[in-house]
Amino acid sequence: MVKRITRRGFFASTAAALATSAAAAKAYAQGGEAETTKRAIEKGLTKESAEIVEPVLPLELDGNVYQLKSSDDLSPLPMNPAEDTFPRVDYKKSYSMPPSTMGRQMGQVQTIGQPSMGYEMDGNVKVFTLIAQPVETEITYGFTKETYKIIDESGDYSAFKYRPTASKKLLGWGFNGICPGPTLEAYEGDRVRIIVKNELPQPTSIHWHGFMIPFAQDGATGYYPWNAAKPILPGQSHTYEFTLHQSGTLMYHSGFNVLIQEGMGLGGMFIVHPKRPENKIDCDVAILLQQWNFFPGNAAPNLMSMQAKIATFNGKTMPTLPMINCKQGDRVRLRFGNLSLLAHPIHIHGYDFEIVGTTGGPIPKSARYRESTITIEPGQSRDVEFVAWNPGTWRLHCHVLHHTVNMMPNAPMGIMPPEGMFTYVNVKPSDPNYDVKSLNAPWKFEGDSWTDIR
Ligand SMILES: [Cu+2]
Repeated sequence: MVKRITRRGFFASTAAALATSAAAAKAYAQGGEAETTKRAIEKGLTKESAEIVEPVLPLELDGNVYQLKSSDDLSPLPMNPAEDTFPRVDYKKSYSMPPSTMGRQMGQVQTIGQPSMGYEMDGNVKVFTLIAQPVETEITYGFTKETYKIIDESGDYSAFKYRPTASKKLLGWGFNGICPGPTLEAYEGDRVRIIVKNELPQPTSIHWHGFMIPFAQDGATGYYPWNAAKPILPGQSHTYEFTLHQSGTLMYHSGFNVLIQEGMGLGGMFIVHPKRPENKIDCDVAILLQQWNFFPGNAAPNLMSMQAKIATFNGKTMPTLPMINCKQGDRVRLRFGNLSLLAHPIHIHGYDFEIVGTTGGPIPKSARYRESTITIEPGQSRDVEFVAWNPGTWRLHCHVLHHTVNMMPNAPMGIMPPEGMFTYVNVKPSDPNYDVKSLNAPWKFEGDSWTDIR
């Protein structure tokens, strides 16, 4: 019964620092205890941490017993082994490598946790390539007892300080080897061409979410005769081309069999910068909000459930998701796009921000307001801006707190460290001697309120 996918996400395997611990955990999970312990040690773990044994769980499903070693070692179980033939992935098929534009940083936006993607020029047209394909990636790498401590050694809770967990693997659908897909970036007025190749086991198409483009380019396909276009059949390609007559934080996602295909992760962000930007942005960050559900130990999303249990920023959670790094004084723009099925109130510590943009572009100045929490409804995007005047490693997270801990089956004594929609905005102090943990504030009031400093 146990099948294994050997093709790992291309970029997951090149994210060197984080991949080391994941590779060790994976090597460890693959059985042959002494051998894997040896390999894990070679990968940089101590013998002690390599020896954490994850429980062996027998799972009974429709009369079949599946022997599970750890979620890192699991094949995706079909939802109903007897009847479900939904072809999530063809184990014998090989998939295209990402196009050469992957990994190129040609704009200003960082999609934390994901590689950037560039374009090629054909005359005055920016040409992007998206290969829709099954993608194996990790939402969260496993912890070992060395790398995770809830409370410091000296604390009263030292008995609970270790939280060894299995990693959470995702066998989803994405683009160019990553899930969600890469962020596309262009300028208002640009002519863009997007070549989409379908390597999925079912037809697909891309809907350009929020774009004011000709009907035939909309990418909502299938079912009815009044749809302007047919979906892209497996193995075929399709080219979209349009001019960008707007700016804003836009998105793209599947336009065929949408609930299933978006549930598998087929989406991404498409940022269109205005011709004349209002401010120079020093730190421009894109965060796509998604949610997933899994049967226990299953890497393929459970598409029949309406209870999304794992929430992610850019397909990842803490501690796998990197934090946002900037310097004191930087102007920071955070762009949130929501392709999940629930609303997410995203909250920042230490700051308030101005809500400056939506999928429809910049908000008129007279309509802007300040908040420290912004709710992004399904299908919406919101841009917020602030000047990073307050040094520290500040939390940035969804305030529906279930979305910041995920399922946490291994949380010891109910102490739940952050996962889910959670990261940090790390604002480095401009004075290198300033200790962010000191009790003295790094600023002086010159007026009566914060308004005067920010
Ligand atoms: Cu949320």
